[in-house]
Parts: sequence; structure tokens; C-alpha cells
Amino acid sequence: MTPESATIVALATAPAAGAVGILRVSGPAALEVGRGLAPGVPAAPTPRHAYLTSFVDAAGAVLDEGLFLYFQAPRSFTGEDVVELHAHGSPRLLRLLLARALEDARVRPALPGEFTRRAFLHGRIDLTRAEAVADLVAADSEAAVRAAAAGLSGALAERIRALELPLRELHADLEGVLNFPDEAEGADAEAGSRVVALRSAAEALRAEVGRGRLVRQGARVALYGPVNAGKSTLFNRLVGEARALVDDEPGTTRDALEARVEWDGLGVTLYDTAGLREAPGRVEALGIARTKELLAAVDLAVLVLPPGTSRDEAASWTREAGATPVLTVTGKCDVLTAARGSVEDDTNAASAVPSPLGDAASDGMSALPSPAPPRVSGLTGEGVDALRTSVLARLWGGGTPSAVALVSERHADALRRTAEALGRAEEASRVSTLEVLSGEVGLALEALGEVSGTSVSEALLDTLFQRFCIGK
Ligand SMILES: Nc1nc2c(ncn2[C@@H]2O[C@H](COP(=O)(O)OP(=O)(O)OP(=O)(O)O)[C@@H](O)[C@H]2O)c(=O)[nH]1
Ligand SMILES: [Mg+2]
Repeated sequence: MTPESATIVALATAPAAGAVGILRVSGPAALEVGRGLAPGVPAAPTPRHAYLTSFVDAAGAVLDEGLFLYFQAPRSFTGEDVVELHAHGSPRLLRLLLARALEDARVRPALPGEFTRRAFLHGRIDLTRAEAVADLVAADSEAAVRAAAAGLSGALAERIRALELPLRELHADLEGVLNFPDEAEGADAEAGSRVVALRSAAEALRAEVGRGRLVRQGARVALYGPVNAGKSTLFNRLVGEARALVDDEPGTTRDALEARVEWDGLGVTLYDTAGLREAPGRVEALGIARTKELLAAVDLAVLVLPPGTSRDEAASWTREAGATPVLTVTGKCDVLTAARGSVEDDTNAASAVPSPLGDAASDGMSALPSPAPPRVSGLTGEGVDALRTSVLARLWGGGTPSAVALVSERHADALRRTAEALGRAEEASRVSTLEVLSGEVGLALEALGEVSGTSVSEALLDTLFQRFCIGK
């Protein structure tokens, strides 16, 4: 029995008490099984019509009343006959209904993602859309929801097709010239420039991988800098609650703290870290080692400097972040403003600032690299909105976080192999034979097919659909 001939059943709603619970059946026996539970429904129900009916046990006793929907193959989500019973959301009742459906020998429990997998196998959706279903369910920010919805409506499928069709044509032309040199003569004339264009289109899609990952997983942003710069105060301000301990003793923060926020719909995990300094105590040194580890892993490092930091010092702090992009801000700007009026004003927090404002760099701003870093104050909130905007701009680089085709790591890997094969094809078009060129174009096509699903293995499908929940 091939998997497709089995009828599958699962609860499509979470196994918890709720307003509505849905039992979903798909496959050739779906209607019969569904009617077994809801005998009041006509033998040939109108497809897509909601019947209000009773659900009964094996003896015919009424268990619940709810809606019965029938979707006739192929016009259903899976492409097969589908029946949905919308009952009251009682977990115990739903298990009874499920058990009854499973009494039929033609029925077995659905595997995770199996409904969606059948939709894919029956050509109802391509692989990018099937994955968008899982992305939507897993989405934990507004940007992720919107991007998954775009994927669901075929945004990525569209762009893959725009690449796949001309690639297929090129491959056919080349194979034509190779196999029927007389009939297809000249079809390879533009091959070189066609390959170049296709390669840059593949690279352009690949370039969205970073954004796709940001949307899918959220961005990681760490605050770092010298001890006592005001990182924890700023962290609390950005998070909107007093999460981190704040104190005027340098080295207050040891463990890195994290908090999840959503800015302009984009999920952001924000980290507060142990301040960096030479010769700390043992525990603090462990914290500093963590800071450095974290800095290497985040998408953006926000360097918080005390007012009055010199240009050279600022540059050396920047280097602590290694390859991670850095956004520098001057913290405690309320102090700076006050100190400009009275340098030795001990009545405000200026006394807590480690770098004295009264030394050679008496005007702190002119000592920093130009343009001067934006100024913020975690204490008063000044400049914090502007900082949020700059962080988003640095992460996203313009545009709204939803305008992305959600390129996943899997897509990225397939696109990389597509682009590499096209790179070799480009080379071959200049120095090698038509066979080699056509071979590389064929490989590019195969790699691209993994994205849409025109060329995928069972193993890949297994891995993909394991991400899904049962009943999806
Ligand atoms: N005036 C003023 N004082 C601030 C500001 N931010 C922090 N402070 C003070 O500076 C001291 C250190 O603040 P923290 O937020 O703990 O600084 P930190 O960078 O997290 O310090 P470590 O965890 O020790 O590295 C505290 O006394 C804060 O009240 C600010 O924006 N303005
Ligand atoms: Mg701190």
C-alpha cells in the first residue's frame, strides 16, 4: 500500500481545552469515516458546505454537536477527499472521536506535516509554500508572520520560477545542439550571456538570505563597552523594565542577560553584557570572556561609551567586536549636557563617570571620531528612539522588514550550489566544450529544483516535514 492510498487522521487543533477542536481526515475513505462519526450528514454532501450535525459514538449515542465540512478531491488542501469535524474543544471528546476514526482499518494516524506533504505530492503547492506553512506556524514576530504569508502566497515560488524557466530553456537549447546539431544549429549562440544573467539573478536571491534569517530567527543585538558606561541602564530602558542590576560600582554585570523585544515588527534579542576592563577579578573575568564570545555571535554590537572617550580609545573598543558590525553611541548624554554648563558639577551623576571630563579632552565630543556617535541617556531616555531606529537601519539597511522572500538556510544552500554551477558554466562557455557547459547548466537546474521541489529526494522531504506539527 503506498502512503497515498492510506486515509490519515489527526487533530488539527492543539490538544488543550479551547472553543473549537478540529478532527481532520484525508484520503479515499475520508467521507465514509467522517459520516461514520456524523451519520446525519447526507451520503453525497455538498462540498465546502458546513453541516450542523451530531457526532456519535459506536452505539449511536450523541457525543457532541458541531460542524461537518467535506472537501472533494482534488479541490482540497491535500488534493484528496478531506473531511473536517469542528467539535467543541474538549481534549477528551476529541480523543474519543479520533479513536473512533482509527477503528476503520483503512485509517492511520497522520505523521507530522503529512497533510501538507500530501498537498505537495499532489501538486497543490510547491515546496516553498509548504515550508511557508511551517514558517507561519513557527512565526514569533510580526515580520515573520508577514514574510511567511508572502511565502504562502507564492512570493518565493514566483522568483524561483523566474529563474528556473529560462534555465530550463537554456538547458534544452544546449542539449538540442548537442543531440541534434543540424536542427538546433545556433541555439547556443547567446549561451554565454544567458549564463551570466542567470548567475546574477541567482546571486541576487541568495543575497536575501541574511534578511530571511533575521526575519525568521530574529536579530541578535548586544550592548557592550567599558565598565560603568551605562549599558545596563540603557538595556533596561530599551527593554522597558528593570531587568538588569544597575550600580555605580564598575563591574556590576557579570552574566550576559537577554531580553526579547519587537521593533517595527522585527523580533530582536537584546543582550546586556559584562563591561570590559583590564585586570578584573576572577568571576568578572569569566563574564568578560562571555561578552567576547557573544560579540562574535551577534548580528550587531552596540558599543556604549562614556562621554569624553577619545577617538583612539573608541577605535580600540570597536576592535573588540572583531568581525561583527558595530554601532557606537555615547551614553550618559544627560551628564555631558550638564557638564558642559558646569564641568565640576558633583550634584548630578557626573561623579560616576570614569573618564573625567575636566582633562585634556575637555570637550568630549570633539575627541570622538567624526561624525560624532549619536548620544543617548539610559537614565532620561533621551536619544533612545533614535538609537532603536539606527539599530534597525543597520540590521535591515532600508525597506520594511516584511519585504523579504524568506530565504531559509536550505534555500540558501541550494541557491549557492546553483550559483556555483552557473559560475563554472560561465567559465566553460569561454574555455570549454558545449558538453561541459550543458552539464553545469544541468547541475544548476537540479540544485535550483531543490528549492521549488521539482527535484527533491524522499530523505529531504522527511527532514523538511519533521518540522511540522501533527495535523498540519
Ligand atoms: N547620569 C547618568 N547616569 C547613568 C546613566 N546610565 C547609567 N548611569 C549611572 O552609571 C552607573 C553605572 O550604570 P550601569 O548601567 O550599571 O553601567 P554598566 O555599563 O552596565 O556597568 P557594568 O555592568 O559595571 O559594566 C550607575 O550609577 C548608573 O546610575 C545615564 O544615562 N545618565
Ligand atoms: Mg551592567
